[in-house]
Amino acid sequence: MKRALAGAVVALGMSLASGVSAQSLTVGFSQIGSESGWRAAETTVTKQEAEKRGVNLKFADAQQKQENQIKAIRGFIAQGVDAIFIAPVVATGWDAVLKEAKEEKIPVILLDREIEAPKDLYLTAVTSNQVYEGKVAGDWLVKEIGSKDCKVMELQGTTGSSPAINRKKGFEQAIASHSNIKIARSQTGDFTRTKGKEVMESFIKAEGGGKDICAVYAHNDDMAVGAIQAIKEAGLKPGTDIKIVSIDAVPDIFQAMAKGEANATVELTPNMAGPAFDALNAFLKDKKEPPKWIQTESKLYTAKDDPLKVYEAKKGLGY
Ligand code: GZL
Repeated sequence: MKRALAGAVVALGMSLASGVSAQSLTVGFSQIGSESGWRAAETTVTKQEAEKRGVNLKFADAQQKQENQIKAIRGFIAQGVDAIFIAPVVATGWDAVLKEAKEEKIPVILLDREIEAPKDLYLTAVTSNQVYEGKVAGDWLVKEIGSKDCKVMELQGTTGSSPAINRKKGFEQAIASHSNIKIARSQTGDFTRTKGKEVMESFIKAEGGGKDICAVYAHNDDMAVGAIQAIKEAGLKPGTDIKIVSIDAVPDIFQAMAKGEANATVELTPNMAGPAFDALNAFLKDKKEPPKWIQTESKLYTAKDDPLKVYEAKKGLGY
C-alpha cells in the first residue's frame, strides 16, 4: 500500500511539475466534418479514446470549412486547453493560427492529414502513408488488368487536401510504366457519396454511355459507393464491366464487394487518436518530443478476403 501511495505522490508531483494540473487533460479537437463513413468512425473512436484516458475532449465540427477550423482552434487557445488535435481539411493556410498556439505553449497534433507548414508548429502528425495507399490501389489494378487497354475514371478527394494530392501521386506512380492503363478523366468528388455519384454520372455521359470505361479509382470508399450507384443506373455492371478500387475499407465497400460490385480497397484505420494521446502523454510527462510523423498501417483487401466477414467485424465500429 505504502509503495502505491508513494507512486501516486510521485505521479502527482510529476504532472504538477510539468505544469499540467493533476486533473484530467483538456484537449480541443477540430474535426473536418462528417463527409464520409470513415470520418464518422474517426470521430467515434477519438471520443472513445479520450473517454478511456479520462481526457476532457472539446469537439468542434467544421462542416469541411477551413475558416471554421481556424475559428475553433482560436477558441481552444482562448480557453487555455492543454493540447489541440486538428484533422486539417486542406494542406495550406495554417501557419498563423499554429503560431498563436505555439505562443501560448499549447502543443498541436495533426490527425489523418498532413499540412505544408514549418514542422516546429506542431508536435507530430498521425497519418497513413497516403502516397503508398495510392500505389497499392494502382498496383492492384495493374495486376488485375494485365496488358488490356484500360481507361480509368478518377474520383479525387477534397481539392488541396493531403490525401487527394498524395493518393493521386501514388496511383500515377503505379501505372506510369503501363501505357495500356490511362487516367482518362479526373475530378474531385470531395470525399462524399453524393458528389461521387454525380461526378461518375457526368463521366458516363461524357464517355457516351460508359461502355469503354474499364475502371474507377476513387480516393475513398464513399465516392466509390456513389459511383457504383451511377454505374448500375447506367445499365452497366460495377465490379465486372467496370473495376472499382478505392481507399478506407469502410463496411459498405465490403457489402458491395460481397455482391461483386466492388473489387479492392486499401484500409485506413480510424484510430489516429490513440497514438496521438500516447505521444501527447509522453511529451507532457517528460517533454519527450515524438517523431514528427507517426505512420499508421495500410492493408489491401479484395473479394478474396471474405468481405462479408470483414463487414460484420467492422460495422459496429462507429462508421
Ligand atoms: C485520409 C482521410 C480521408 C478519408 C476520407 O487520411 O483524411 O478523409 O480517406 C475522409 O474518407 O473524408
